[in-house]
Amino acid sequence: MTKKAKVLALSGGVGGAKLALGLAKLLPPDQLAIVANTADDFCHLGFPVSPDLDTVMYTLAGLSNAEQGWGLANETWQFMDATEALGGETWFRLGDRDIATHTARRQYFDQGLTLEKATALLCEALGVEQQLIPMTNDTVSTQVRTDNAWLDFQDYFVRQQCQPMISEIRFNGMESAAPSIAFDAALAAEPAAIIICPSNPFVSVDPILRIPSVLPKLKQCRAPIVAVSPIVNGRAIKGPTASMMKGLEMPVSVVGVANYYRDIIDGLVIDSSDADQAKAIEAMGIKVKIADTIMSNEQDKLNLAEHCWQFNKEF
Ligand code: FO1
Repeated sequence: MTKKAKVLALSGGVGGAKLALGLAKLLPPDQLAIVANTADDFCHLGFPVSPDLDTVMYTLAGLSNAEQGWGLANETWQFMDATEALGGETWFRLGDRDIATHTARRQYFDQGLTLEKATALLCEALGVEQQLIPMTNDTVSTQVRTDNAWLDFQDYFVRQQCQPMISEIRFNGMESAAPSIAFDAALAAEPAAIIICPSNPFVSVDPILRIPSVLPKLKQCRAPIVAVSPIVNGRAIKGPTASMMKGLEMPVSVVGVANYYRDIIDGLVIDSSDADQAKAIEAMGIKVKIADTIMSNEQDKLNLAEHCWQFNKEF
């Protein structure tokens, strides 16, 4: 019996994890593979941190601090308090339980395992049955340009709370990065659907799409490429997407998102509040699905996942 094709979701950040959870509620675990951005990863206080992988992993394990959008529920901060007492850095909050994840990951690396193998072992330990795949095992690091300085991503995103306007983004190491083995295999296995989650197109989705060979392989898939707009009614639900679009001189709207993705996607899911912009998007040759894309609770996440699945069948 041929293995049923998997839905392939490309995810980064908080919005991505929400739809990933909706898809996990909709689909049997063996029919969902989530590829997460790893260009936000960095080594901090000696710990290898993979924010977008961990946000999806904790979310699917039912352990995440949903209000915060990252990290674990019921977290304690003894390590941070002790670090502060020693005059160490506490701008990037590492919870005591979260540190166990980073320590396990570092031990796997020390044993010579790849990021994708380490991720599979962490998911197994936490009971996550869906396949969570890092986009690459190589080091790709996002930097953003503000005024005349290049900032590392977490410095911009967390330490400076996305305040500076940015004019340029670069992904160091991208030219020599390869898709992870499982990512390549998922692309070769003819996915049943390809869904770009409502993540930041510039710093969460782009790194995944820019890995050499990924875009051509995505376009070779029979499944349509469908994205969910991270912009609703001219605003980003969370994070710096809107301010980045301003900095990059793009219209902060679903049309702006459609235009950015126009050479990649076949369809765009937009919120009902943006229904009046559907025609302009369809004029670009992109099919539009109108749905409630703001995910405030578990039911919203499942509903949006269902809309994406149905939309995929309309091509
Ligand atoms: N985001 C914050 O705004 N403040 C933090 O202190 C913070 C700590 C943190 C620790 C582990 C982790 O996996 C994520 C963490 N994040 C924090 C979120 C992270 O910066 C973002 O989720 C991604 O990098 C962007 O999607």
